[in-house]
Amino acid sequence: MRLPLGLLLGLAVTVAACAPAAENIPADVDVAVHMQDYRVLLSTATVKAGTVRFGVKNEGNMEHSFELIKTDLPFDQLPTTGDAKAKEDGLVKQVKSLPVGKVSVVTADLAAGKYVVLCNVAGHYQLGMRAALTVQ
Ligand SMILES: [Cu+2]
Repeated sequence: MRLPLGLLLGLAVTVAACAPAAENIPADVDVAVHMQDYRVLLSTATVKAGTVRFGVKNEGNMEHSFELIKTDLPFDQLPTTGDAKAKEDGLVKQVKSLPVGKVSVVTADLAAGKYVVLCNVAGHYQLGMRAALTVQ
């Protein structure tokens, strides 16, 4: 089937206008963090202590955030606050707002231990936006 060129261009413009400009996680980060509705996927669960670069992408359809918390608690059992957020005891790094489709690169100097990567938009931690990271 042949479509008029004008119609095809119109469709292309419409798609481009609706989809936010997608960004890619740089290939050289130590941990790729995929923020989705409602889960957090890490490219690795273990990294070496020292300088660690995180490439965090919001792959969901709503605003998310990035938090890195150092804690010995199980990653899915952080206490929560009255406003439905995880308590931020042990907070190491934070990106308060990650727009849809955007990437933030976060660098942290990390000591060995147990960490949790999470989204702390109200309710999202409880909905499953959390992942364990071990630094050794
Ligand atoms: Cu979220």
